[in-house]
Amino acid sequence: MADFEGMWRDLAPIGRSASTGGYVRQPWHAAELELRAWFREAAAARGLTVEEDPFGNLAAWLPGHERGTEAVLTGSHLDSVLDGGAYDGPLGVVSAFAALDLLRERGVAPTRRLGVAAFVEEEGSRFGRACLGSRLAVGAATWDAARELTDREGVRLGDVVQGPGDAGDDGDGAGDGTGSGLLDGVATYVELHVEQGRGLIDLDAPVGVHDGIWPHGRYRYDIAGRADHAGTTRMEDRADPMLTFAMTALAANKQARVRGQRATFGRLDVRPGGTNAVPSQVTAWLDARAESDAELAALVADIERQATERAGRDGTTVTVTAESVSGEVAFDPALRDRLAARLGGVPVLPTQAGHDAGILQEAGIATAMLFVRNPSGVSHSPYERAETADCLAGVVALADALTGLVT
Ligand code: HGY
Ligand code: MN
Ligand code: MN
Repeated sequence: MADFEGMWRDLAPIGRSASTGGYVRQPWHAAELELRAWFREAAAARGLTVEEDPFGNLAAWLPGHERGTEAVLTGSHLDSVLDGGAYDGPLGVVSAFAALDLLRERGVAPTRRLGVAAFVEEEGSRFGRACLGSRLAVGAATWDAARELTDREGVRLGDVVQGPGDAGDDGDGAGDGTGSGLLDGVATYVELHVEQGRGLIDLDAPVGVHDGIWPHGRYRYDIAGRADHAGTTRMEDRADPMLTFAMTALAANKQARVRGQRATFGRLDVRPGGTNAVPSQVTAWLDARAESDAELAALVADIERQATERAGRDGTTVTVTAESVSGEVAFDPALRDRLAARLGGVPVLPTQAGHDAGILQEAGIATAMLFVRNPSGVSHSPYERAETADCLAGVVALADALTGLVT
């Protein structure tokens, strides 16, 4: 069996926090650069040719088939959320290399171009946009807009990664929303991922197939008030944006619960941040997800309405900006059915997590997702887990799926 465990051991220390056991692998910071170097070494060791597009997305191709011919791609991402788990992302990349090894061991000779991808900034943990690399790769985001995104230290994306140059300058249109060319010829994408919930625990199955992704989005709440003294200012004289935020967080939780959807405030920025002052400004980011586009729109609208009503009482103002919104994704039904049947009728479930696979599917590439049981049911956290036996079952499932796609 391919050396899945050896690869996994190599990656385990990279970006690991000694205090929490979680991972910080933000794009173009040291840990992620080390992972990118590992990707190139893993590809070279297998005789694969690596291509990197101007946005930092990587693809490693088996030799023997021309660029631009019909291709099958597998892979995932190497970056993590802040203090995330080991598996979200890297499991799909390591499993992809291991599955290619298994195809070789089985003597499978692909009749199509076959490659392994690692998309950059999938989590949006640094520049704030989910699936930024794959959006740029397919032309669902433009470089002209993306290059101006800044991280928490104010560093521009355009100063971190070269990009295609000014729109039109390079002649391939990569700057103006037509994609990077990395995916030219890719007709099929299969992403393997650790499960980020409890579906396979409940069904007692090691591997499943996702049939779709819930609509989801990120919405920035800029709540402005008036800085003032924490001691001398009477409570009734304040314009405190923290109160507006606090009520909004509770409203988001209640609205999501009542509707059976999801809403989270996981990031908060308080200015100026003094213990003895009423803040002047609170910026908070809402992550909202729902089972349909209409449900998501209704959920987000109700939270904003309650925030605005509360702001009226607090003497504050609220401005809501949608930073990245992804509509409902249905993965290619024929591919889904073909894979589920080939894998012996594994469970088929939707996911509430976003993935590059959704971006590729929306760009017209027939896409499927396999997922591997997570015994903790926890993700985006140091508690994320997968048993080695289940990971190996995932590799075999991916190899079986790819065999059916390239022969
Ligand atoms: O945020 C998400 O849903 C994904 O895990 N990137
Ligand atoms: Mn994730
Ligand atoms: Mn992921």
